[in-house]
Amino acid sequence: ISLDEAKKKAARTAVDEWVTEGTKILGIGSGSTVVFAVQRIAERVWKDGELTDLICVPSSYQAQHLILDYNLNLGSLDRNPNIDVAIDGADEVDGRMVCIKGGGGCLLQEKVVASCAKKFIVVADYTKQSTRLGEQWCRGVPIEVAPMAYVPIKLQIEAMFGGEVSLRMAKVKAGPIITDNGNFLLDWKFVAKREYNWDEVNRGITMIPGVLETGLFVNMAHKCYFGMADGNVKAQT
Ligand code: DER
Repeated sequence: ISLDEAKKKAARTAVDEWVTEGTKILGIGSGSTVVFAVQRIAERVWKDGELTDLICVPSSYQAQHLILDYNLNLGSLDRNPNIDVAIDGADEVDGRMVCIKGGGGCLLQEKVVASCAKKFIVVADYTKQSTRLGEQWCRGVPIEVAPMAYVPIKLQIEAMFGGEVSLRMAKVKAGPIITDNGNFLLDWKFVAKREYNWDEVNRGITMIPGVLETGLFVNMAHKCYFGMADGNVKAQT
């Protein structure tokens, strides 16, 4: 089946397992896979007449527009900080469910929303499931930084953890990408053969002055759903 079909199967399986009548506040991630999750939720709200008082909290402008486009109830952390379930995609997931996220540049709000959820559920196609990070995803770990600090942060990360850090440049806008929060994005291409303790790396990078957030989601995912090439959905817990 196509990658989109695989994404769709993973997303619909996760929604049907984790979004129930009891789910009041749902965190909505960013990227292409989560679109299928929102479509399934909208189907159950508008076609099946279920989930009537569900409130959706976005993790980006893209997620906000998705919620509005499907006429779902838009919430925010100001009003709904206690999220029942958050559903989001990932760029890569390793054998311990450490995720690299931020390929779409929304990692900061995604990590905040995921951290507010009782259960953080990841949905992805089979190209995201690896034994170790870097096996399939080759764009490195995204890091959101204050624009004025990106060079010292780059130098510090390379000195502490090796590899190479680059500023993410926009394609249809001159200059660097600016995130939904007005910051720069760095992509850290780590040393694939090196054995990293991702929890330590995440903490070490986050401590560097000017770093807002990393795309390393360590000990956050509760369950991951991978749409496989043969049409099945594989769950990892
Ligand atoms: O940028 C992000 O964190 C997205 O969630 C990304 O990791 C997954 O995007 P995709 O569903 O389009 O592959």
